Amino acid sequence: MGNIVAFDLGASSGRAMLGRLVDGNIEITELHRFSNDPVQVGERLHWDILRLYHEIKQSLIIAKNQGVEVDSIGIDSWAVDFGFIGKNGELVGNPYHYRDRHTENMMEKLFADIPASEIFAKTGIQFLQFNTIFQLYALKQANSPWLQEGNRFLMIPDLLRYFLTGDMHNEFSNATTTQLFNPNTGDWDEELLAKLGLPKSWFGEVLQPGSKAGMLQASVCEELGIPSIPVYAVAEHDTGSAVAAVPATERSFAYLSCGTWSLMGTEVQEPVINELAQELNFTNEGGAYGTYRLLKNIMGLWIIQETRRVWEKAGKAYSFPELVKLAGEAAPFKSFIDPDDALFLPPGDMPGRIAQYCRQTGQQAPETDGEVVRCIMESLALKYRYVFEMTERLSGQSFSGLHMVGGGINNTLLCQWSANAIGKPVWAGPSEGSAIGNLAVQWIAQGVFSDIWEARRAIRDSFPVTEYVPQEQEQWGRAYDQFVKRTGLEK
Ligand code: LFR
Repeated sequence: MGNIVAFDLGASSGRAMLGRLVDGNIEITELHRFSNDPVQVGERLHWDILRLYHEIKQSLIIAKNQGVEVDSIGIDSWAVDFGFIGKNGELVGNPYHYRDRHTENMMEKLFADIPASEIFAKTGIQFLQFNTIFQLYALKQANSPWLQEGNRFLMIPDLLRYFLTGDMHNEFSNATTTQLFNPNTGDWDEELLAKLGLPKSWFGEVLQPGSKAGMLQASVCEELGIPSIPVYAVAEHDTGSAVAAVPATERSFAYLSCGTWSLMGTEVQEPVINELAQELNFTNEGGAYGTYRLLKNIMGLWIIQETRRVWEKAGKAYSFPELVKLAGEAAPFKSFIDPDDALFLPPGDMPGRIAQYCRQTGQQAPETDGEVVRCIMESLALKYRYVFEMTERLSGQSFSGLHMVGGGINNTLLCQWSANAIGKPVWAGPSEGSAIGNLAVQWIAQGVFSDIWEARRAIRDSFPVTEYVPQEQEQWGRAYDQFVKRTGLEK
């Protein structure tokens, strides 16, 4: 198939990537890149959903103006967020962003009604305060009018697909992240929905990645001056797309999807839902072609991105590479944070919060800007080791190294430190993981690749992978002991 477009909506930007196969090699070109800034209105943090829909349409116009005839499109974005469609077919309200504070304390509140163990046994999903289940519960607590006016529940890519096609579907990979989907029955969990007082009729039949989800509707074609084209349901959870693009050669492999979040784990054919998985707070997110991701969220580059934003506001404008350079020049292993402390989840003053964390844990707070960034990057690499070992323990496997995909691999120092921390090689590439996985599923759906493994082989042949060999093992081993002690993770 000639020209495929993947829309990948990430936290730092949204992108329209054009994918082509040239002599069996995948070639990608960026058609359009646009900002994806959340919008704070009063107390609430929102998606700028109509702006994103506009940018998607702009991308199709850009393709047309370049003489590119697009054969199909797919959309992926981060998980858990959603909007409601009312009886008149229109969007009710402006979807909230998962970093909004309205879900604070909602986990504990809901557990008083439905025990955590029951939710985990039914869904196999890790507990994160922003999961859809807690967002919906927060809306209930706030008596949100959306719950009166809503008639259908759609996740963000479902919503954008609906705007484009006029058809409403709930895509599988994203549906699993709601923590309302039961992988054992392959459907929304009616008991959980009933306990939450959510009508089953809001939640549609679940569509597998690789299914055709509709055609561009006539009004859109007319507006853009293009013929109708198929819209595919891909692994619309961006992490699902990123893991589909891991260029692994072995069936059992460990990955780290490295971007705003760091998602680390392994791919499994069946969800692993047991006490240990719940205790370690691992998740079983649905992926493409019958796969599940047994993984754990790690806060990721978000803490650096926010640090950069805060410094920029204060008149200190650093580029990302400049920050990494400063970190490289700072003294090593001075202080450690647990990147997954709830302190670091909402937007805000990360350097201030790091100082607060260090004071509370009896450590000296980083002083220079370089020390701040170094503290974040070292702590991330050390947390990777912690979760890598958990993944091995939970899956009963030993991995020969770690595949890293996503924009975070452009931070070569972090890749090297990750290898140093886990004591095994890191294979980094490709950096456009989500977009490539999105394209791959469309190609598989069209019969261009026979399955995900053939697609992975093509990805391996088409994009460079850099190997990082572990260094400074003694120092990193000692640092790890310090890290688990300081952060209280040893317990
Ligand atoms: C990564 C990601 C994670 C999910 C988080 C919030 O972009 O999709 O997988 O836990 O964002 O949706």
